[in-house]
Amino acid sequence: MRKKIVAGNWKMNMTFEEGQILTSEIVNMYKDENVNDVIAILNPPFPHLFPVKKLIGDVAGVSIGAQNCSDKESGAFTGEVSAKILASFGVEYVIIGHSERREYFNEDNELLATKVKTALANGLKPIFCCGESLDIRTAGTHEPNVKFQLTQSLFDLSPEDFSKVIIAYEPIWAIGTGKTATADQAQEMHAALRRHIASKFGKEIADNTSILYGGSCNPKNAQEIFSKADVDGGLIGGASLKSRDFMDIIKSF
Ligand code: 3PY
Repeated sequence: MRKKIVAGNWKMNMTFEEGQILTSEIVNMYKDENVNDVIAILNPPFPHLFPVKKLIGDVAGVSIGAQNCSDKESGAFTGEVSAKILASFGVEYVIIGHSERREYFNEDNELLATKVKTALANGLKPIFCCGESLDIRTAGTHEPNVKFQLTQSLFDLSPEDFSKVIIAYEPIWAIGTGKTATADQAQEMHAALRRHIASKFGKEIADNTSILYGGSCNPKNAQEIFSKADVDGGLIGGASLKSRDFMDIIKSF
């Protein structure tokens, strides 16, 4: 049985105090509203990770992830944060390959493959993002394009390592634009990715891989998107910054 997951990507938002309030509200609602069959992952900016982890305490089902990690193990790389450092603070997940990192920081499939390997070698579970631009969607080549991203960055992994990866399909044209893929468009891509994973790692691993949808997912559209057979949850941007919205998305299964 694959896991249902809702991960909040705070991006570069939230002061220390705002992050503390948001986390406390989410943790309290999560405890009170009986949703522990859905894993909630909070992915705040780096400085929040430790205080957010402390606030989560031992509440089962709520976890923390980083938004990025270095491809390097350690050393003289000013401003970078390694997977090893993150793991030593009790971080469990790391988002790798968000389209904003691909676009603004020139992260390509090859670099992302190294980041995924480094994360796994240090015990972090990657939330690997993939997705197509509007041009590619309009040209109708979105399926091979997104499959290629997986092939290039993940298909060198051993089956054991691949089993620890979560996939997040985020069409770039739906990020921060208010446009969402329809539930059918999400299902079509998720099913194609699952078949692609099965062709490399076998049906059992593919069936156990959680594939999240991301891109302007909100409390209004989550229920329809999450009702699709191959959608196992969401990677949530703006709506993860409001505790009630984030919880309503978690309760949308
Ligand atoms: C969005 O929903 O806009 C995201 O980018 C989530 O990662």
